[in-house]
Amino acid sequence: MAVERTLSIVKPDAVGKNVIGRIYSRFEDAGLTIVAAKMLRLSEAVAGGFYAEHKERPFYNDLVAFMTSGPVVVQVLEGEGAIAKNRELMGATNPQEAEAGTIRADFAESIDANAVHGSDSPASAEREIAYFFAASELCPRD
Ligand code: RTP
Ligand code: MG
Repeated sequence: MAVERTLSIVKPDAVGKNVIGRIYSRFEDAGLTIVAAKMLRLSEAVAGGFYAEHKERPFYNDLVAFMTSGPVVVQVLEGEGAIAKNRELMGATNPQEAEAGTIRADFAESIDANAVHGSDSPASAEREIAYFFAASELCPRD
């Protein structure tokens, strides 16, 4: 399988619960490498632009409000099949439906406060990585 990169976000609920490190361990234990990372507070404009694909959905305003409610940690994960692997580690969008042992099953409370984001396709990974990181900020290992 090809080596891919994917954009991951530790959302405000998980940062607030102090489980950044435990979530990072899930990535590393699954063979993914963190090749870029930063902590930041998203403005409404940045969060809204990030989730622009959901602009017409009924949950959009709540989603933007939640994503701006506290700091997030944004990272680029690299590895074989990284996009699907990260989505597997995350579990279903609604933590009540997420498989046992997934990040959302273990750390998330609700479909709104669901601990992590992960790109859902190669095209979104490319867009989302460029949304948060300049090429010079990526630090792949040799
Ligand atoms: P994400 O983009 O955050 O990784 O989540 P996802 O792919 O699993 O889910 P997506 O459909 O992209 O939705 C983005 C976020 O919007 C919230 N949501 N609420 N109330 C609802 O029906 C609903 N559906 C989605 C979730 O917080 C989801 O993570
Ligand atoms: Mg999504």
